[in-house]
Amino acid sequence: MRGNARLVVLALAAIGLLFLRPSATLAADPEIDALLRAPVGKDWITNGGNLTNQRYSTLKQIDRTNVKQLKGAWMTRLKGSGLGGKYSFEASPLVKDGIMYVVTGNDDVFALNAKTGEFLWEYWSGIDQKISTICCGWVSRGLGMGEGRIYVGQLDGNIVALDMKTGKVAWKTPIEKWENGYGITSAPLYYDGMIYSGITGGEFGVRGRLTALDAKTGEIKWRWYTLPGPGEIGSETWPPGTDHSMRGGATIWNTPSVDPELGLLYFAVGNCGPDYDGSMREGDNLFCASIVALKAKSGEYAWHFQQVHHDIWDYDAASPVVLFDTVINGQPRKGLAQAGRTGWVYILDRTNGKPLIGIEERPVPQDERQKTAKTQPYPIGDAVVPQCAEKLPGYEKAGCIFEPFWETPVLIQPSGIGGTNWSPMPYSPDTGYFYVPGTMRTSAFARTSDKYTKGLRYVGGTQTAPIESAMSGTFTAIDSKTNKIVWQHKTPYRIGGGGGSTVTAGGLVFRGEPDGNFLALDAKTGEELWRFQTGFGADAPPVVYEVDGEQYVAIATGGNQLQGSAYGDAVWVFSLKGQLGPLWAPPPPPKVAGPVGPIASGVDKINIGANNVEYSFAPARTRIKAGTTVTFTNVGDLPHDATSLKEAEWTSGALAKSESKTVTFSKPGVYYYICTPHPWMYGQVIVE
Ligand SMILES: [Cu+2]
Repeated sequence: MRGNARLVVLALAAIGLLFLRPSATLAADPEIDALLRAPVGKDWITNGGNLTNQRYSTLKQIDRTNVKQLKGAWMTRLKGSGLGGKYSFEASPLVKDGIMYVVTGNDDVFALNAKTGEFLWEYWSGIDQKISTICCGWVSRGLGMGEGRIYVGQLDGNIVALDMKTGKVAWKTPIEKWENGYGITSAPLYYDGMIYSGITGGEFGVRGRLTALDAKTGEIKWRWYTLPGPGEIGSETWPPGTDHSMRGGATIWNTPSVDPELGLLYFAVGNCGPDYDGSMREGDNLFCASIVALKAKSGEYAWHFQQVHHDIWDYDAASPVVLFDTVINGQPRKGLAQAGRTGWVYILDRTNGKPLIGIEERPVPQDERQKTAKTQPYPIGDAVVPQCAEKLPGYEKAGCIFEPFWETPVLIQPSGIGGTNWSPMPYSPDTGYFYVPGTMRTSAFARTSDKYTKGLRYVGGTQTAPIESAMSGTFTAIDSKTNKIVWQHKTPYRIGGGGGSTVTAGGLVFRGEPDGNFLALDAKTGEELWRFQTGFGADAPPVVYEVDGEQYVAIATGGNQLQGSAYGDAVWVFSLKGQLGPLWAPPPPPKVAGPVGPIASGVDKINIGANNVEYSFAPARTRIKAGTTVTFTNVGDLPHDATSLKEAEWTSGALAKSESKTVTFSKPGVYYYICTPHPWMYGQVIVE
């Protein structure tokens, strides 16, 4: 009788599964739908591997015992697309049925034979090279796939659908004009007949949003604004009777994740605008620096969790949201995790947005002028980077996370590019660990007043890494049950902004380094098992796939503009049968902030954006005699300036393309300068 009862239960369970099935068979693309919901196997069909964004592959032909034999199966250069100092190459290639699809920093898309690297088709985006509203390097983080099409979000604000077989444009939908401050850098998500895309422009006074489009036609189905209009949810966290929320940033940098059972879509929302000036936007400023859940079909609000209230530190939530299932106190729980720029991993219950392990609201230092929030959320567990800055000469004050500042620069760590920025955080269900890339960098934060002008930068201050200050990184395994560090590697370079990684059932974490090395680590212990020099900055997140029974690991190597790694246009693919050896090491990225290169003697003409290196001064360092007049000329594509680092004693003023300005240096001294819109560009004039 008991046995029979059990059979009945099993039969009912099977019927239950059958009831679930029709939703899958009714899906707009049943094959892609099944792959999106399943553990990642031979194909890699969406940016994060599947709907969870876990970047966990079940393939295990390559494992801890044989990874040492891994060699290059092929390496293909993408015809100079996205090659140069203004670009980053951060895309995860997609792979299906032996064909690889990859997008470069110029939004050009290539289809390659995934076994040989041979070109099958090319899509050249033809985007306007004058786009001036890109905050942080020309980049695309990847593609979407479904219904026989490949989807790309472009820096010019368009979403384009390409025929998977030919690369021909099927439709093109403008989401916003780049001239108004907008752009798209995230990989679109295809799910059940819809395309979901974020938008950038947090440094240009935009109104962030998630846009859902019909995958077949490109028609916009709905928009969900990350900044509330009057009377909408969250509007009470902005000053009443003002329209500051209409230009408050809160953009979306990365691909959402989906729980099909709950019907919820999750994404991370970026910093508040103007970035460093909170004086006019009293309140928590929802939904800046938050995780948001929406009903995937309708776009209706479900829940939110704000990581940083009233953000004035550029503390985006920028890394993709990861879904995972766990057991806590014997109870199965549906988890969600996101690595923030604060250096913490935020672990939530994805059914309701409540902390799963614990997050405490604690009082923080106050500055009335900045209208700072009284408390901030502190996750229980460990941060992956230090959260206090060390004192440096020339600065009055060094503070910890959430230290306020006004017009006198204050050193704070993590800085805006610190902690985990755009880099994804893989999760392995085998180890239960998150693999968290981090950046260690201190910034001097200062507020300035700024006026909003449509399409121009609107940040209300600055954060520059002091000259000679150290920059490095961490790579950390965090236990998903405790949010505590299991093991941690110090990395020689910053990796929170582009350092990509992926984990496999073979017990391996694959990750690239900005100095060109591609590594395999033991996922359990962190031990380094393999290392290969690719010859180009290896900053993109790798992917794992299988063709004709052979497992491959692929990484786009083309450098990362913000990490200062060597640029390129290559895709490297590795396998156990591979024959290709390593290349020469490219020039490594800097480990301290400041101008790099030899000191030119007597050079009084400085070009900005020369030699295809958009964000640079050439020469970056020069020695001249007192009384010399130096000419700064912008030979790049974007507007730049040269402005004294110290108290803005002198400036060239904004220089449009091919414009020149002169500055005369009458007094001996050492003068450092930066470009104000791109404060990671450094120059030095030594006057004798
Ligand atoms: Cu610049």
